[in-house]
Order: sequence, then C-alpha cells, then structure tokens
Amino acid sequence: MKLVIISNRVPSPNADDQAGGLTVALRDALSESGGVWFGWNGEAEEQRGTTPDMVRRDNIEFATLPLSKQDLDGYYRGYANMVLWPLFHERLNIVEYREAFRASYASVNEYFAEGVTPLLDPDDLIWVQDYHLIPLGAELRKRGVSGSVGFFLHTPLPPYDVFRVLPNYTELLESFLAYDVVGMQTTIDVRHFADNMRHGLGANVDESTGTVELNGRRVRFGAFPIGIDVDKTAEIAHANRDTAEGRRLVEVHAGRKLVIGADRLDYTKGLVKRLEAFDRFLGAHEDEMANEMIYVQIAAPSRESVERYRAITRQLEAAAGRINGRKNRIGWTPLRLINRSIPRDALLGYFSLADVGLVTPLRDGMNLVAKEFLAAQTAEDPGVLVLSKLAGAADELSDAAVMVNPYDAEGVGEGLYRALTMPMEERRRLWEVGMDRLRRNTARIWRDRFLDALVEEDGKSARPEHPRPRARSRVLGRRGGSRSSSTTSAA
Ligand code: GDG
Repeated sequence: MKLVIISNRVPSPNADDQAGGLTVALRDALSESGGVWFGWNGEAEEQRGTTPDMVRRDNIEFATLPLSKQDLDGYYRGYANMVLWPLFHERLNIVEYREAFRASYASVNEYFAEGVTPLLDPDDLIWVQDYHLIPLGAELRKRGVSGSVGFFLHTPLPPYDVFRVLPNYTELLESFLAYDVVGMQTTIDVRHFADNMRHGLGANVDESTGTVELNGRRVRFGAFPIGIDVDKTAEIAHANRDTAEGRRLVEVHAGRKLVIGADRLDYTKGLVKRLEAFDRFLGAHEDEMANEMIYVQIAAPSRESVERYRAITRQLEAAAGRINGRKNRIGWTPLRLINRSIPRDALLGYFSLADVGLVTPLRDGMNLVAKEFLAAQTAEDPGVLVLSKLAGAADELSDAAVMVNPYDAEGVGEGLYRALTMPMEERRRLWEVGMDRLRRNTARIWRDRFLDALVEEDGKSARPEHPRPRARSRVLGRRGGSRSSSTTSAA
C-alpha cells in the first residue's frame, strides 16, 4: 500500500522555493510518509506526454506530465484560473466561463487519469488535491480504480447561491460523489458543501456524521484544517534572522518597527486594499509613526501570464508611488514593495524579524503565511499578527491575532496601529494562544487525520507507514475543524 498524491502542479524535486501554500504543505505532508506525487511538471509543449517522467528524491517519487499549449489555455488559465478560482473566492464579477474551458478541464482530468492509472496498485491510498482536479476521482473510477480515493479542497467552497452560478454546476457537484472522503479547510466550507449537495443535487445529507448519500454512493465529508510544520518553520526562521538578505532589511528598517506582508500576487490576497489601509493608517497616525516604522510588502509573482495579475502589479506600484511620494515624507520611505519571490529561508527570517505580520486576504481557504508568521516569532519578543476575518485561518486564530475586515480600510489601519503599539504582555499572550493552535493542526496532523478518515471509510486496516498511532477521525462532520462551530461565526 502506498500513498499517491495527485495535484495540478508538482514542484521540481530540487526547487524548494516556490511560493504556494499547497506545495509547501504537501512537501511537509509527504516528507515522512513517502509516496508518489503525480501531476503537471509546469511545462507547456506542443503535444501532451504519453507516460509520466519519474524522478525519485528521498522517499518521494515525483511523476510528472507536461500539458499541451491548448491545455494551458483552456484548462489552466481558463477553467481553473478564470472560472473556478474567482468563483470559489466569491468574485462572481470576474468569472469568465466558456464552454471551451469546461471541455478542456474535463479533457485534462481524463489525461491525468490515463497517466496515473498505470502507477496504481489496488490497495493504494489516492489523495486528489484541489479545484483543478475535482472530476479526477470519477475518471479514475471509470478506469476501474475501486480503492480509496479522497479529495481535499484548498480554497473556500462557496455557498449554494454562489456555486450555482456555474453553468456546469450540477456536473461538477456530482463528481464529488466519486470520492470516499471529501475534505475542506473550515467548518464554513463544510456547511456550504452540505447545502450544495442537498439543494443542488437533492442528496441525503447527514451533517452530524458528515455523510452524503445519492444513487447508492456514500461520501464522507469534513473539515481538515491544513497546517505547517511548526518546529521546522521556527527553526528555519530563527536561523535566518542574520543573513545577508536579512541584514539588508535590518539596515532598511534601521531600528524602526517592521511590518511585513508576503503573498502570492493574487487578487484574493487583498493587496490593493491593504495598501489603501496603510495609507489610511499613515493619514491617521503619521505624526506619531513618522520614521518609527516601515512596511515591507513582498508580492511574489505566481501566475504572471494572466493579465489580471499584471494589472494588480500596476495598481500596487502606483499606490506605492503615491504613498512614498508625499512630500512630507522626504527622508522616510514608509513602504517598500518587493515584486519578486524571496527565497524561503530568507522569507521566514524576515517574518522572524518583523514586529507585525499583515495578512488581509479578501477570502482565503486557509492562509499559511499567517501560520508561518506566528511560528517564526520568538517567545521573548513576539510580533503581532493582523489577520483578515475572511481567511480560513481565522477559524483557529481569531483569539491569537488582531482581527480585521479586509474591506474596511480604516479598520485595517486601526488594527495595524493597535498591533504596532501593543504592550509586551498582550503580545506574548496572543502569541502563546497562536502557537497552541498551530500545534493542534500541523501539516502532519492534517495528513494523518485525512488519511485516517479515508482508511476508516474504506474499511482498510492501516494507512502506509505512519509513525504515530492516532485516534480515529474525530474531525468529520459538524464537529470537524479544530474549534467548536461557534467560533466560526467570525469568518
Ligand atoms: C492555497 C490556498 C491555503 C509567499 N511569498 C513567497 C513565498 N510565499 C509562500 C508562503 C506560503 C505560501 O507561499 C502561500 O500560501 P498561502 O496558504 O498563504 O496561499 P496560497 O498559495 O493561495 O495557497 C490557501 C493553501 O493553498 C494551503 O491549503 O492556505 O488558502 O489559497 O507558504 O510562505 N515563498 C517564497 N517566496 C516568496 O516570496 N519562497
């Protein structure tokens, strides 16, 4: 029995620096258990491939295929990035549905199923990742795969009224039924899933057991909040406080308080609004804060080819120019915008040096930056997290951070001020609560909980090589997630 993870993109075995939560989390999740990681190699060629390229590094077998240029346009840039990504983040006004995108999405899911099926043994645990591959389970079943197949959604799952805007809504919902277990980040996503299944398909849904039944198929569903490797993150962060990159940053902030933001350049991360909030903050507190702090925002390009992402860069640069260019700010550059990806080690070092982490997505499945920022702090002098109520991480961290509504620029500005002026005792208290939460849902616990649920659902005896015997999946259904459902109302 082996673990087979299937995701849209598989990172190069040698590249440790790609920005992207899924990659970071899956690397952590697979590093111990080992297994196969199947998906796209990131290349777009004239033709699709026939058999996957196999590269082994440590105990992970990377099995990858290229996409064709047509696939890149229709499946990846089209259906995944222009339809499902905005839809799942409730940005209906920018959804650009086309029938050709839908067809390409279906076709790439078939291509992936064809490519991975020969690598599978009957007792494997197959774990499909994210919105790119929702129909993959059904394609595997068509090819005779009858064992355990699970699915995890890294983004939010939209409410019924939003999801049903999708022209092929019913078809997409039905494809969830091919899985044994469907996992989501938060209890809110779970509630939305149940509503969609009930109202969209007329399925029988039992939220107390986390079970949906339709046409003889039974699927378990639940919240499995994703996490990070807390100790490893802290170790790297602390070891990288004093690097060449870090020193340059220290010179820039030279004794001033440091506010940091680091996001993939994506409209869901709320960067334009965040700079607006920073401007409001300066407007309200400049007399006190002038020369006392700087804000460094890293915006790591990840899907540069999509026009919308280029537009955000232009907006951010213009906003940064306005903020820094005000004439009364001569000698003090309050904002430093870094439009490139920073090596992971240096990034975590920056987090550790920072006094405030500004994480204000407009909507986010989880948001690992929030978790990494907390893990990177030191107990003696912990920085403060300012966190959006609309990030999945708010489910676990609402009493470990200054919570803000990312649409309320003034409120975010005031949240930033509160964080910058917070007394040590309160900072320590928040940080301790945060660390406790992070340890309850590490990357490893996330993986174990999901695979336990998958094994249990399929009546299998054990999952592959997991060192720690654990209690069975308490996380399914309404009781899912790390907190009681009452705490989710903030998000
Ligand atoms: C999706 C969901 C969910 C950022 N800048 C740089 C860099 N990063 C790293 C961060 C973090 C990762 O990228 C971003 O993860 P997030 O979780 O914040 O966001 P998404 O990429 O949108 O991830 C999200 C996640 O999947 C997991 O389920 O939490 O909600 O949208 O690790 O540190 N990394 C490097 N340079 C940068 O400049 N090396």
